[in-house]
Amino acid sequence: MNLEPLKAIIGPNVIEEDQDIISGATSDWTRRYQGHSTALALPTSTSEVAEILKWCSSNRISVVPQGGNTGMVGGGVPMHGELILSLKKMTKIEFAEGTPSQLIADAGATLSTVQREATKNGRMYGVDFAARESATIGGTIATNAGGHHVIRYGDTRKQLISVEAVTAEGIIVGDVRGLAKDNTGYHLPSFLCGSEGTLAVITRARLRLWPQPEEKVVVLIGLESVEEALDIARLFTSTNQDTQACEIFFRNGLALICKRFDIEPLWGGKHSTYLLFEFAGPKGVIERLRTSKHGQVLRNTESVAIAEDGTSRSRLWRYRSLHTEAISDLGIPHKLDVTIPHHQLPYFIDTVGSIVRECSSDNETYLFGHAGDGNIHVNVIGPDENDLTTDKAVLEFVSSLGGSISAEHGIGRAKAAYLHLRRTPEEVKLFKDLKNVFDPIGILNPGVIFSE
Ligand code: 2HG
Ligand code: ZN
Repeated sequence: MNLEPLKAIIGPNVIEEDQDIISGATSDWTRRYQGHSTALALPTSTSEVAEILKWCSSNRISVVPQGGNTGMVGGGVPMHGELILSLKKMTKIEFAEGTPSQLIADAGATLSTVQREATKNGRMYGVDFAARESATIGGTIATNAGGHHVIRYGDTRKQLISVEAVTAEGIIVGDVRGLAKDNTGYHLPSFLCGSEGTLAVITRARLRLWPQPEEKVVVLIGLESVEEALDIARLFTSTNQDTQACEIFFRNGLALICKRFDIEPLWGGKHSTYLLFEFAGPKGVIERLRTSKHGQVLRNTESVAIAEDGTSRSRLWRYRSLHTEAISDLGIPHKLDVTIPHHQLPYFIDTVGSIVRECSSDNETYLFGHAGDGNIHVNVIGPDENDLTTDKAVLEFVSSLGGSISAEHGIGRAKAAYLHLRRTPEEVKLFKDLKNVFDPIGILNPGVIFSE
């Protein structure tokens, strides 16, 4: 890849060719996909992104757009030496005049800086998950990231008012103007949100903010059966207006975390199933909880931990949030992020481990996730990175139950071969036609969403 002509257009400082720096961008969080590249572009403005893509299109150079590199499906990995286009240097955040309920963020701003800016202005951003310090807004839009608060605020798509992006040919489209109602034709943010860098490169977005809750309470419950846990989850998510997170995990994941991080196990680790709730709202969250039928459920449950102050809340959250790190310490996990219809969840949770073991008796399954959404993170340790037997078996099982093979992490490379389990041939053709319109030469993220 001779980038000298591109450097002559945008200046030499935008292109990084130092392998020590590039090597940090050639694999994603899971380490399952190891790519390579000779160059990393670090533009500082939308017009630079446009110049780069215009040149890449004219010269048929494939491009992998990248944000914080916290992806889990290989969606930002340059497997064939593509040019890496990192948005990391575009980090500006501003409040639109007269609209404190909206902010405009550059694609490279991290989720945590957006959350902090919102908080400083008495608002909150509705998306949150453990990788908040590194994940970028552009990446969360490209994957339609979910996280802990989807039950109340919806996924990233629901936070998007408008986006600015650059198509593969270097054409700047969209804007960050915001109007309460704007039905002028097709909705560009909807096309681009979840498009995983295959249609255009997102450069800026205007995001919706929510009123900041006055109080937060975290409750952790230890239980003996999945059915019981899901009944409680359903009751709280459907009838308690303060519920903003409803998470689930199990004995083996908890034991792993306690060992790895030297944390005291909860209730001696005796329960099989754990539910973590976060309640947030106007003052009086704990009183509302205690005096309602939900309080009755808590009183009737043997093992309940309640955390009201920030430190105790984070302490309880650790048991859920540290799963990813603890599992990753065991080896390179196969990550199967799926959604299961609620009525099938107990069967799925009880059965998936044996399906995984049928593929190889050495396989170990760890389940955790967002119970309120039916979103389970199936993490499998054991199979070789390239051995897809387990992935196929689990995803086919998910599909047979009417579930989705990708809940919130995207299709990436990891699930491209299984798109047909959720989408009809007609839908896949329509998707490909759409990609052709945005990216006629096919330079943007080849091999992502659609198999090579
Ligand atoms: C979470 O919910 C993230 O913690 C990561 O989506 C899930 O590590 C995973 O599989
Ligand atoms: Zn998740």
